[in-house]
Amino acid sequence: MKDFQYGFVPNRHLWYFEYYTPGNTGIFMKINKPLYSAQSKYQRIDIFETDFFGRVFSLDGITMTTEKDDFFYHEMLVHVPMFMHPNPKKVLVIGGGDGGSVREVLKHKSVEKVVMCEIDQMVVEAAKKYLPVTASKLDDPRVELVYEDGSQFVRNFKNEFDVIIIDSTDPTAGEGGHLFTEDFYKACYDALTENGTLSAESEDWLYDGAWMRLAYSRIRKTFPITKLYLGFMPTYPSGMWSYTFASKGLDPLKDFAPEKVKSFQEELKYYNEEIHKAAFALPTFLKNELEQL
Ligand code: AAT
Repeated sequence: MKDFQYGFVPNRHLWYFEYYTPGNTGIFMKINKPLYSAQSKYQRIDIFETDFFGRVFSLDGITMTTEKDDFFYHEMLVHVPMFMHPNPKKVLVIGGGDGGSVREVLKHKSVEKVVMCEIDQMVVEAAKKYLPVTASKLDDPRVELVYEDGSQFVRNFKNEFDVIIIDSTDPTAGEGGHLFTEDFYKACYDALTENGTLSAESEDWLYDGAWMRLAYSRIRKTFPITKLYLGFMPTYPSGMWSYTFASKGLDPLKDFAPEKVKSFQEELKYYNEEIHKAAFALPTFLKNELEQL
């Protein structure tokens, strides 16, 4: 892959444009080479190569992963609930077809089994072929792949998973809306074990604030502990991404054990014990907004 090229002629290239929710703003990238495009039963899937972001994976024109910053998102989504659980053995990832969340979950040695329930088998197959960095652990023997609507699948379990990670698309895209309902969050609560922890990607404040507030307030109706946290995510709308942590009792600050993170053997590039604590500090406008919900 060549470095970012200056001096290219803009109109002699393919371009990718993602339109953010209001429809009049967004992000664009020069496509070096399209690698895969298909229409599945659920959504349009594109994977292409860029100079700046490496390989990019998009669903219905919305960026899901780029090789450059996939670790920002996947580390924040996964390690917060994983480090909060005293001994996570069985984990459920809902969505996450590119494999980034599974890769992060498997960095925890206590994990015996990860079930990934992704609705679209074509996403997983394309990721295995064209996104080797992100999908690197999808063939691990501890991984079980299920191709179903996660909002239905989770209803088959009671007291089964130590951690649930909701790595879903935006509620307005494809089948993502099922993963933002109150019923679904209740089913997740029931499927979790006694010390269960959960995280959900909960969109951004700037463009998709309505969905962020909805996800947070619905999760809060179900779980005794619910806290929103933030992370940078350069290629998602606004770059300021929100996640929601929930648990049956463990508090992400009071019960946090930083030494567990300090002595972690696997490589982490974004998440660390300081980021864990800092991520729960919210700007005043956001704190006020959540208090009023
Ligand atoms: N880790 C990559 C980031 C994603 S991908 C979300 C995945 O959720 C997609 O592969 C999609 O097919 C899957 N999905 C959507 N609806 C369901 C469902 N009902 N059940 C199971 N899987 C589902 C998310 C990026 C967030 C984008 C930010 N703008």
